[in-house]
Amino acid sequence: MIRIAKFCVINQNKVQNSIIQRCLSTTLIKYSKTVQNAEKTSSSPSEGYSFVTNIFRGQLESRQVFPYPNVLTEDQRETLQMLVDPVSKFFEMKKSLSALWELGAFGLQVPQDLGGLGLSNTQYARLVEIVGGHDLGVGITLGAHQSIGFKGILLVGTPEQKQKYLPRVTSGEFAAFCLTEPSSGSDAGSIKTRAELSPDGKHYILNGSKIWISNGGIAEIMTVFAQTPVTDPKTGKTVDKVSAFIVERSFGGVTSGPPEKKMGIKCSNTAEVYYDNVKIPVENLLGGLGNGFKVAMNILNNGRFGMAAALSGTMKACIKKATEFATQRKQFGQRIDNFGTIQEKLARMAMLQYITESMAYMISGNMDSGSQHYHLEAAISKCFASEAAWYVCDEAIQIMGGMGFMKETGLERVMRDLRIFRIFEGTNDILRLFVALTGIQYAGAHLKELQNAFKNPTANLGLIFEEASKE
Ligand code: MYA
Repeated sequence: MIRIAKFCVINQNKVQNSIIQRCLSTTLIKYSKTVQNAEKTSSSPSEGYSFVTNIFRGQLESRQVFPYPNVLTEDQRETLQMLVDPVSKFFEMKKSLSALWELGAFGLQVPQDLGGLGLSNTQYARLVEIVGGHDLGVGITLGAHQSIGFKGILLVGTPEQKQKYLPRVTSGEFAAFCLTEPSSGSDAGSIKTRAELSPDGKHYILNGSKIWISNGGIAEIMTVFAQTPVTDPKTGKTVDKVSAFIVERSFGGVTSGPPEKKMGIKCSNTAEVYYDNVKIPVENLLGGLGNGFKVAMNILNNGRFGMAAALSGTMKACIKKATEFATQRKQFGQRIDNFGTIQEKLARMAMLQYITESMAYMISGNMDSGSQHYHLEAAISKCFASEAAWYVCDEAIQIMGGMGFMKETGLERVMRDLRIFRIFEGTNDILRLFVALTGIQYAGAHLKELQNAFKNPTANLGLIFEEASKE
């Protein structure tokens, strides 16, 4: 406000026309009230725009990053603590997946009254971090189920859909997210699988196939994306648009291929899924007809911070292994952690882990505070985490030398498991473009608004002053 006032004083002399002067003062009063109201209501990050998006227009919008979000209540901390030990023990004792089902690990964020643990994103991040430190294959089984498999039902499901399906996906039935097709990977909008309304209007008939579906061979409940004919009520024109559906294997006509043979995450099931005249009840349309692309994007946006959380755990585990080795291994008459080159490696590894962990919990904290403006941050965290984890694992192997290359050390598995993280849930290359283009579009839209405002300055003084007052 002080900056706006200064701007006004400097420019007062230049305003000759008394009508404009009157308009100016009325608009300023209105504007200052709007700003005051906005300031009052925008103390929570949910009201502000994303930090990254605003960087594209040269603005430092600090509400999401300062102070660092600290969202867990005492109760939530206690609940979390009760889960941390059993989840860690699961890996130490090498139990079967059924132990994770019993623990509730497959329904971490489902509301308690629907069979889940009702955890926040931050609590989820902490548990996923532990999983990532032990076994990324198990992590993907868990993540493909709840981070994307049934997330659509949680985010945009009707109360009936939630009542029907959430208790099932928390009590033993696997879920999967079925988007990718043989000819549609990064270009997610180009899927060919189709769903047409049956003549009696009671079902959508689904035909097509999906590939590389995590949990595809074991899922009973699937979020499936398909082209559907959608008629524009204004023009009467019918075009194909993507819609999302909840599909049960038991509907009939759903089959899947054998588990894929992969470089890593081998314990996670990946398979093709085929749909042959599958009858989907119309009430299983998810998020509205023709809205499937946005549903898919929002599911992916919503889950990406989980990768950063998981991989920060992976990095911690790699750093621990490398540090233990470096503090015991002697060469040239001394422990190798005395050598600057090893210290520098460990420092860089710790730096990358620290940034990744900070990003993961900043995003989860903002999401928990109700922010809707996190998709660029989430994409950045996924890109950064997957590349940082690869580097950290590689350097851990380097520090351990020949021992790092040996299978029994466990890092070769981590490295194989990590490779896919730069590819799936949006390749890093696509996500970089997404961040850049979305940011530029946002800045461009804002400039356009300003350009239009200058065409009629008296009517848009508020906006013009707002811009002029920014550094
Ligand atoms: S699942 C498969 C993952 N696949 C992908 O991620 C596909 C990547 N492709 C895309 O994201 C899109 O096709 C791109 C857009 C970005 C390329 N949020 O004209 P457009 C809006 C919100 O740009 P396109 C897997 O791998 C856009 O504003 N909105 O679209 C599982 C526009 O809106 P409007 C978005 O050029 C792995 C409209 O859409 C977004 O066709 C298992 C059209 O946009 C967005 N992001 O392409 C993982 N993007 O019309 C397991 C676009 O209003 C999980 N839009 O202007 C494990 C996790 C947990 C780990 C645990 C381990 C321990």
